[in-house]
Amino acid sequence: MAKKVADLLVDTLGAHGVERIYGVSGDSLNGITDAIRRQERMRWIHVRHEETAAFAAGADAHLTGRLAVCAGSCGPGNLHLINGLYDCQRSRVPVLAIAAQIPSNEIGSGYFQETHPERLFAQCSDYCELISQPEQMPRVLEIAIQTARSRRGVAVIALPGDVAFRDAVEHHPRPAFHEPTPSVCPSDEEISALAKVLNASEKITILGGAGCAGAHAELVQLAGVLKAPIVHALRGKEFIEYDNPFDVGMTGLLGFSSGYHAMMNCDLLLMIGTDFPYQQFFPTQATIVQIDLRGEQLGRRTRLDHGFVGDSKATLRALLSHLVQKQADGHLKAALEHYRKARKGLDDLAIGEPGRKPIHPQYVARALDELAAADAVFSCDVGTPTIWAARYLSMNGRRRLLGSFNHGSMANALPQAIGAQVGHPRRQIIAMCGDGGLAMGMGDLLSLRQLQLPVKIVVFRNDALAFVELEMKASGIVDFGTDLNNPDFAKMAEAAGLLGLSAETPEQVRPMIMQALKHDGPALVEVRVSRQELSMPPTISLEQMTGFSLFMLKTVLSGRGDEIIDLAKVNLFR
Ligand SMILES: Cc1cc2nc3c(=O)[nH]c(=O)nc-3n(C[C@H](O)[C@H](O)[C@H](O)COP(=O)(O)OP(=O)(O)OC[C@H]3O[C@@H](n4cnc5c(N)ncnc54)[C@H](O)[C@@H]3O)c2cc1C
Ligand SMILES: Cc1ncc(C[n+]2csc(CCOP(=O)(O)OP(=O)(O)O)c2C)c(N)n1
Repeated sequence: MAKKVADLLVDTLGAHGVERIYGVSGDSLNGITDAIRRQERMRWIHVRHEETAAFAAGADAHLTGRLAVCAGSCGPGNLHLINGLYDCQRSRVPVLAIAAQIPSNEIGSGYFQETHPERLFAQCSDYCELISQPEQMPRVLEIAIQTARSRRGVAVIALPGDVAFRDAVEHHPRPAFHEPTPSVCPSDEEISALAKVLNASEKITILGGAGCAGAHAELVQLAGVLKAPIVHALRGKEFIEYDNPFDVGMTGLLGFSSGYHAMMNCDLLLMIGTDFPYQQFFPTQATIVQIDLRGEQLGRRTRLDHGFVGDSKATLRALLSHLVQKQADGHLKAALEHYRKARKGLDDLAIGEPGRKPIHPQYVARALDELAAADAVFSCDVGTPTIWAARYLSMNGRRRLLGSFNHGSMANALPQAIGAQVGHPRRQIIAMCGDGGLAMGMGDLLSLRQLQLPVKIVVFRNDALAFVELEMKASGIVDFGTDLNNPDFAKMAEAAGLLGLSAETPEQVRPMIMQALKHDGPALVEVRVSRQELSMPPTISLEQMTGFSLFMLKTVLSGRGDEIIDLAKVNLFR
């Protein structure tokens, strides 16, 4: 049989190391799914919703660092990919989406299911092109692959179903080179200038993010030389927090007061590989220096005094020999002591007394942290599970943490767990789901049995869109539209072929999590947690509000209601 465009597509992906495509089949994808059926190397990972396919591909790419692929059929099929693709693009993971298109001779006629993927996906991709004739293959596909890899983002090819079935003109993939791994470093002059600024500054705080992946040793060494506390942004947690004597926690809405203060009280803030988005949490008086691989990121979130383009590892390596060891450690010690107290305050909230309801979600997260494997992969839903993951999961350099941290989409944890488990069949994968988040993407509970994925799901059941309730309270709005009239999730899980458990008292939490983790197959533990866990101070006096932005008062969600007032006081009276 002559080679078809679809065969060449599958061969080309295979030549680039792709082993699987996540998706939902459909008429316009028939050429591709049939090509997959006829060969051995590529797997079709059949999920129940295309958004799941995109999130799963994103998680797969995040964990492996390699290109992952998802596909949707024409019109509504690929439209369903879009939210997951936004997430991939904003998390900067290399993902290729195949958007099947209606028959090529019908494009422009308003045909059944017609959309224009080149326009729809333009905003959430770095490359998005229609393949309208066989001669474009495999070149356009290879450009898409190269773009997704080198820009670390999404590339989309739109392929009409009939074109996929046409005879291929070229017959082989063309790539014959290894993926380049350049080392990007500021110039010698820039390194000297950076060293000069750092050598001349006291009270330095480092804010590190996901761009510090792979540079742990250099980062810790740098902090030791500068006597600088290290604050991390959430996406940097998995790469920075562990084995780090300079760690003082996270800042921001869900952060620790110690992270907040370390940034606000420094003379120089050194940002490395971070795009921490909240302007209000940056110091206004300090000198600010930023190192980022992408020049366009410099000065994006805060005004900047010095900006450098470089890979964090290469840059720190070049920089370290130019630095003078600092002796004064007052700033570091104060930040570490603050962190110790903040950590203890949060740890004290993670308690579960036998027989005492309701169950605190912090206790559940802490139990998960203690019981999970040393190389577990966690995913957490947007909503309060993100708070519990950020505050109570400890990373160790082997564990990984997935979330929809930049895009902020609900219902991410289950699909990301699916991608993580497909890519790592023997690893323990744990999804921390909200009851709203799980219900939003519930169809793909069925994929766990169908794909035989032993994912463990922990549902933080609070019968509410609790995070939104918190936001409403913080803004002085009465809660509305946030009630969830939930089913028995454990029974639903059982019906879907999972082990289903339901914890109603604190003493059931640990044994049930253990049972689920040991279970040889997918399992769901629903835990009835308290609905209102983070309190805002009931009243805030005028005096406390003076000079302290209303935004801050409303948004620093502290573990205890009184701490927000502490923050206000410290900022007012220091
Ligand atoms: C409900 C909710 C609440 C949240 N609250 C908080 C909060 O309180 N605090 C918080 O921190 N986050 C919070 N987040 C997450 C937040 O929105 C951002 O996702 C996060 O702060 C970004 O982390 P990051 O800077 O590490 O990662 P990114 O935003 O991904 O930035 C990474 C940066 O590193 C650069 N980079 C990549 N590779 C390299 C390299 N090799 N060398 C140098 N640079 C590189 C990139 O160009 C990019 O600029 C919350 C999210 C949700 C959903
Ligand atoms: C797709 C999407 N819809 C709505 C929102 C707004 N939102 C953010 S968190 C949240 C509530 C999440 O509820 P749940 O999953 O039950 O977690 P909880 O906060 O209750 O623990 C909502 C509705 C969003 N971020 N994404």
